[in-house]
Amino acid sequence: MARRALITGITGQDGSYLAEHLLSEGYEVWGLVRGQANPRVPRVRRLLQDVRLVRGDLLDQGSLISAVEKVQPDEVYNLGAISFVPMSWEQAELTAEVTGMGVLRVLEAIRVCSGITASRGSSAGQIRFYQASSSEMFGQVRETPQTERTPFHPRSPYGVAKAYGHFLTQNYRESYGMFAVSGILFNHESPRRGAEFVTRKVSLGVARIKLGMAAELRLGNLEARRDWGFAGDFVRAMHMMLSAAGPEDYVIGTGRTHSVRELVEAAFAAADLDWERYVVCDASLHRPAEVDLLCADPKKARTQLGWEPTVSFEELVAMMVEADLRLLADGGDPEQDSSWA
Ligand code: NDP
Ligand code: GDR
Repeated sequence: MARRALITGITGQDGSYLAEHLLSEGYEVWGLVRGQANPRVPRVRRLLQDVRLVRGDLLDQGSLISAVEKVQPDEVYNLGAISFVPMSWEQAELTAEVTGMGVLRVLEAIRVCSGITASRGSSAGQIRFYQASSSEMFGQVRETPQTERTPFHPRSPYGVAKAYGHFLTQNYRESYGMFAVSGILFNHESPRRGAEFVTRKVSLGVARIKLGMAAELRLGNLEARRDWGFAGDFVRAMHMMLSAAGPEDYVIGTGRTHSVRELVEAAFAAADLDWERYVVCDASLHRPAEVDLLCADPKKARTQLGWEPTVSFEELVAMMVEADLRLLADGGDPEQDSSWA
């Protein structure tokens, strides 16, 4: 029998890559979708014909219990979240509910459906759970590079909500013996990245300028540094964590850090453009509290899981710019995200 996986956040960037990866590994893949006419469902259907969909919402405990009961998964990947950091200041309570409390609701659905009522010593035979934790939990970093043992100091309501989900996952592992793990993933990008995130905003901006569709690109803080990798590499790590002998948390990143300014330079250069002629710094895009520097130490994942990233920063930037040049030249609409087709 094929192993069965349930993915929340199937309509997002990571959901699509993870579903493709698990399908290629012979899994039966189910995706949780919310809303009665979710506009992103058609693109999931187009890209991932073999994925089955089940209705549910991270805000609705009963719907998650029903989904787990219906699917009877071997593995649950909780990727659903409000994931855009600036939105978490505008809708802090909603972010806490979806990104934070949503983790509790998924864990409870698994616990209830598995009939776990008291502390158990063994996690054998149980549904395995993956939580999408984030390097945003490190926030104002205490050390560089960041490891599984680096203390958290989140700088946004999003980071705080992720820290709650992270500790709760650890707690359910310790309280109930559940196979529940967190991947502390650093930024990972792709041509399927949402247009609101800086890498895609830049690759789309470069493509628009190159094709004469825009004259400038407005950005916020150019000095922030991130450890950017390719989403396709990072979803492999999620699967490796749930395939490991025991439940453990891992930092996943490339170990290299670049500033937004370096990202901009590389992206404009990939289209033979001089970024200084087009980029406008807009103070209104600065955040109330910034995460200045993130850089992963992925040694544990490398030595224990055998995980390695395969796409460099330069290759990633070139891949995204080329994809957006093709998308826009073909008349595609990034809001409809034809780059998924
Ligand atoms: P996206 O923003 O692309 O996707 C988020 C997903 O969450 C969407 O499928 C969205 O569905 C779903 N979602 C939102 N609200 C709800 C809800 N109430 N109930 C159910 N589903 C909901 O994120 P990514 O794919 O980039 O990231 C996946 C996960 O990994 C997220 O949890 C993110 O916080 C985390 N993460 C991401 C990193 C990155 O660099 N990409 C790094 C570290 C962590 P809908 O279409 O219905 O809105
Ligand atoms: P981040 O990603 O906040 O790290 O969260 P984002 O791409 O939004 O920002 C990265 C850095 O770029 C700076 N920046 C801008 N950002 C955006 N979005 N738009 C701009 O115009 C702009 N100008 C400068 C930001 O200030 C920031 O420093 C992502 C999300 O995927 C989270 O869900 C995930 O947990 C973390 O990565 C790891």
